[in-house]
Amino acid sequence: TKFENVIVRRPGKSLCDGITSAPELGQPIYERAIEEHDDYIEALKQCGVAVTVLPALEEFPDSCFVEDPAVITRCGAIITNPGADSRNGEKEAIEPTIRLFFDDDKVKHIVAPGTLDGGDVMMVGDHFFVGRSARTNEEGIRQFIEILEGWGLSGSEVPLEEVLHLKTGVNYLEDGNMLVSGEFIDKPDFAAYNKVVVPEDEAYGANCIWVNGTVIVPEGYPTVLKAVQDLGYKTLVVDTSEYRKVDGGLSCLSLRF
Ligand code: CIR
Repeated sequence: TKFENVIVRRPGKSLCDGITSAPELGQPIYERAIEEHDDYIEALKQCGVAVTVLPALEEFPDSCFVEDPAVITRCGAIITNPGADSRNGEKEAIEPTIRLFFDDDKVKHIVAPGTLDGGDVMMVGDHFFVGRSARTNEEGIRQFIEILEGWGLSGSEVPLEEVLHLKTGVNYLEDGNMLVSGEFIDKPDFAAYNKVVVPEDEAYGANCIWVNGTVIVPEGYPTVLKAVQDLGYKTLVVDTSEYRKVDGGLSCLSLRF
């Protein structure tokens, strides 16, 4: 895998109204979120990708999490049908940008009653693991796998019990290496990979992203950082603490392809 492009969207002031499971962390501070986003874009550029920066959409508080309304594969793009009502309209907002990169016959859609969030999709080569979650339902997964198979790719369902999205708790670093936390540590689906177990007190750190040989790690997760470095990866550290307040992490903030 080699990524050439990344799409991000600036957070809006409405980020403070984003959906959260952790209100005790407080609301994101907009000015700080912007600084963190600047650092994130800089880190991505250091990984040798061209970064397309979309403008903030105040009407969608969670729209900086561009990973959810689209999934991009090496064969084509899938516009999803996000499972949270307040986020569903993000699919129309992202589609024109996706079409700049893909011909019409390479853009597919997940449609109602199917729902799917891109955060539930983990790419491992030509196979895609799909979390069945509060956001992604059985019909969404069925449609998604049908589209993949039409392109000669494959997919399989992974039921989730605890976390929001699949990639909240498990992330593939390429080269057979997988960061796993919590409910994913013992899942048979991932038995064939070199699993690096993330301790419970650093669970948020499981959401790292591999970009062309470099792994971007969130700031403040020393055990995860060391484990990734011990695997031989070059690392970059980016603070995502404002996004964490609304359940967002490194992977959610970009589409990489
Ligand atoms: C949400 O609940 O949809 C946002 N507050 C966080 C989305 C995080 N995205 C992701 O894990 N892919």
